Amino acid sequence: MINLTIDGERVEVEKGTSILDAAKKLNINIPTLCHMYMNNGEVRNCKGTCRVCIVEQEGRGKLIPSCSVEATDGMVIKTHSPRVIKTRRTIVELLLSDHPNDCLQCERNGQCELQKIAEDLGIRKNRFQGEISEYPIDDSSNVIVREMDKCILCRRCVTACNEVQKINVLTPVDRGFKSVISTFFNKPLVETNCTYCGQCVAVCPTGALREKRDYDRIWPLLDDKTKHVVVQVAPAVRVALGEEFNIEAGINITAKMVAALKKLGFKGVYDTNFAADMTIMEEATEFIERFTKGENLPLMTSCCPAWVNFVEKEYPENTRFISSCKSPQQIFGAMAKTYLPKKLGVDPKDVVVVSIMPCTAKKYEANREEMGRDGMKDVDIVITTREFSKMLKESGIDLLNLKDADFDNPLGESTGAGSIFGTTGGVMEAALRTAYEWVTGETLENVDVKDVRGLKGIKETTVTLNGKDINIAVASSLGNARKIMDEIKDGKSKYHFVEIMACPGGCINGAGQPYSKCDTEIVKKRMEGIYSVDSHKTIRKSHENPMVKQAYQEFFEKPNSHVAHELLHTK
Ligand code: HC1
Ligand code: SF4
Repeated sequence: MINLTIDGERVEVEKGTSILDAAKKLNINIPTLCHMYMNNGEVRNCKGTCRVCIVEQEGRGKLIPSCSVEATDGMVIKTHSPRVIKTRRTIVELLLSDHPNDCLQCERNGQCELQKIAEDLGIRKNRFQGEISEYPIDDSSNVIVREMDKCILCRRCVTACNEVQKINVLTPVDRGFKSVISTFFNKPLVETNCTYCGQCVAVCPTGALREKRDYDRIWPLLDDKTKHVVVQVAPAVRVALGEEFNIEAGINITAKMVAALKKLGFKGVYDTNFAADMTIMEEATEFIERFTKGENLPLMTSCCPAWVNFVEKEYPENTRFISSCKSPQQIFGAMAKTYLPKKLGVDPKDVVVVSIMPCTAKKYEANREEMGRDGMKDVDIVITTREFSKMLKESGIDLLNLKDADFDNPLGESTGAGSIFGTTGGVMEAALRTAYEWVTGETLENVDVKDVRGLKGIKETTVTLNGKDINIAVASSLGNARKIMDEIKDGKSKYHFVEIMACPGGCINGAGQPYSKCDTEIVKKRMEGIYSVDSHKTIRKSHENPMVKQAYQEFFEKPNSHVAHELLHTK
């Protein structure tokens, strides 16, 4: 162990610990703009580029970056000596000298890490003025916007894309003042292998990377009497939205959120969790069919659009393994434009479907060609959890003091199985609860499948159904997905059923959630929140959802029927 002194307090840390992490043990927060951990602490962005975390080492008379220098025995560190503060201010002033001055109009206003550090350091004017970098904005993808004028070269996005997701879309090019984070040959994002997972957006400290803003399009529609505007909310949103309103991560605020959506003027407030139950009906049927015939195994889940995009771009020969089921977002949309109008007696052409998703790639998914019919899209507008919180703030609705409200029906009733879709392992656990009962004809008493829970990147288990072993894998992050796809490519895969989510930890850590820098503690709390939604439900198996049963009786006949195939599957 190593013993050192920081700001007069002694601390003991393991060998290899950085000064920055040693200080954290003493609850001393050294500011930084580039340092971060991702992927459950496995990946670290420690390039020492921003220099904001400098500290003074007594006796050596020099300033050192606390993120990249290891603590050593007997070290005496000062984190806020006059020299440190003066130099830190100069560093931030230099960063600001090549940064647009449009904070008030910036999408990150109030949530920008650079702005916060400048404020914390009391910077009121800048002594440095000179040339300013100017780059064209890349909004080619309609999902993610890149505005490199606002980039501070921290390289967090590069780490997210190349080390966690292993997609290698982003890279630093050129040197000195001309240095910039670029794509391959500086191509627009839409022409790269980008999956729109948005993990680069999730870790960007400034407004340089952000999701396309779509919520402005909702306001006039809510005011249009000829439109029947409905909204669905994804499983992971409800345990993270509170963070935007100073509530602890993981607290489930469904009832307040639904009340707020009704106040905003949506004619129907529905639950993606209901559609997740529908997905299980279709996907469990598909699995049992494929497993019985021994065809196209492993079956791989299809809910995550960044993952589907990844396979299509990088393993096009293996797309047959992906389930043909649409994701819950799209199943909801298809039902809201067919089944729902029939029940409500409205014209499907007047129905507008809005989705609130923890994800950036869902914006891309809704715009895929096959997601709709008769010139109508299944889902018209997708906004992130963050965009939703902005709508609420704009409206002045006092979210936390609203009277609780329930989702509307018939698309609002859900089971515990539908709710756990929001975390890694959830889709698999939900599918197994249903497949078990359908295959064995027995009641599953203990519905918890603990082996597929938790933040480990790849989880494996074997489930025996009617004497047959089913080998299961659950992976989150595209880096881990690649490992599984490479095994399949090499003919070495032993799996029959695989769940993949592109974001580490699943949708709870989606790129549209409140900014958290993928902090493991926050992700864990959101995960606990999701499992608590499940354990508090009286019905915890998708096939027992009464509204799902009704939808099949009234409209879809049975899972994988002709009409189900037309509306709930892709080809
Ligand atoms: Fe997800 Fe899904 S779980 S993909 O993470 O299958 O986005 O929350 O809505 O569609 O249900 C996201 C979350 C979400 C879908 C569901
Ligand atoms: Fe890479 Fe994902 Fe960002 Fe695309 S969205 S650049 S794949 S991290």
